Amino acid sequence: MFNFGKKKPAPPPAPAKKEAAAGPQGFSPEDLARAFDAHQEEKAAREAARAEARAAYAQPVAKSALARGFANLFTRNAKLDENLLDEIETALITADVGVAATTRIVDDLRERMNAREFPDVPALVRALRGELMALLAPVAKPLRIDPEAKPFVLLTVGVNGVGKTTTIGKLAHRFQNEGRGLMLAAGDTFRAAAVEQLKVWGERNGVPVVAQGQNADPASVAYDALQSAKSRGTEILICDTAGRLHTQAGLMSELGKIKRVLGKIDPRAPHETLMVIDGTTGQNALNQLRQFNQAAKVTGLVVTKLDGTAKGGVLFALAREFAIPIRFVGLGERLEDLREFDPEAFVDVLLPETLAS
Ligand SMILES: Nc1nc2c(ncn2[C@@H]2O[C@H](COP(=O)(O)OP(=O)(O)OP(=O)(O)O)[C@@H](O)[C@H]2O)c(=O)[nH]1
Ligand SMILES: [Mg+2]
Repeated sequence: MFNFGKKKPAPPPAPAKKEAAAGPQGFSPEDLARAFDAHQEEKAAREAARAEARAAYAQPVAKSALARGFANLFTRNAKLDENLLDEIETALITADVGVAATTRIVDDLRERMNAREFPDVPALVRALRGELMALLAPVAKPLRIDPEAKPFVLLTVGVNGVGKTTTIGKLAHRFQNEGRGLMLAAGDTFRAAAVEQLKVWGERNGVPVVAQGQNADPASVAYDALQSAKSRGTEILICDTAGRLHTQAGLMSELGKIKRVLGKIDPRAPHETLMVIDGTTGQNALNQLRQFNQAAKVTGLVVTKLDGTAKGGVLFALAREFAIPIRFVGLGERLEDLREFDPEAFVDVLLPETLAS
């Protein structure tokens, strides 16, 4: 033991006693009890978070075509046969899951059914839930703000009216709640109203907005904003861009220019290129993402308007085809309706485990 001075009291005898009581790995019963309590607390916190997420997803997702299709299928007395597989296939295809993802799911279920793996329909439902989860698992990667990046630059892109600017407002609200310093760049210089929309929002919420007015070069706005955010030591910069059709080659290459210009100040910027996709779009979302990814290397997705007439299946099609992380989903118009994407909560609402039992 370290004994620095004679005046210090002698070390208490307790540790020796504790060691004597320790188990073979050196853990005392008290250590084990504490570890058990911590584990229980963690588990309870995880379960509470899951229940909270499920509640947020419940109302919007339950009315999607996919959830209703599954409910129709499994609440009547379905039989475990080829006909049931056909009906599952139809439910998936008509809800925008897409041919590739649907084929994978149904072929897998057929193989397992033929191998007599399912004693009853609830067993098949459990397997189907597993298939749905497996498709989404690779894209369940929440956005992490790299603390080394000062600022962490988020560039939002997407076609017209999908919800880019409102998503920026919701993200800003989320980051502010986390106590992070923010700045916005009004990179949609196409419409005068767009610059105003962001400026008004910024003023109301005490977030600085860098703008240059209508028809300014969006790359120049982004450059100015990044310089300003850097000199102020701002933590996060979010750049808005004008909506553009994925088929407009000139406008698509403008996105590449914005990225290159940002990269001149910080070679890693933008740290996240977030494409916003309207969840009601259907299979055309795949074409959109293909083109935007080619022009601007998309690193994350936000799927909005899942509370509207979205069929719910497009997330599976996107996940299967691109494996690009789905960071957030839009479940309504309120600020708190932008939720981190939670595949478990999503699948729990689409196809509850208890549906067929
Ligand atoms: N119901 C619902 N509406 C949403 C959601 N996200 C966005 N919206 C609405 O979609 C509309 C368009 O939103 P904007 O944010 O202006 O879309 P944008 O992509 O910036 O549009 P442009 O700049 O014109 O390309 C607004 O009326 C939003 O309130 C959502 O998750 N749910
Ligand atoms: Mg906008």
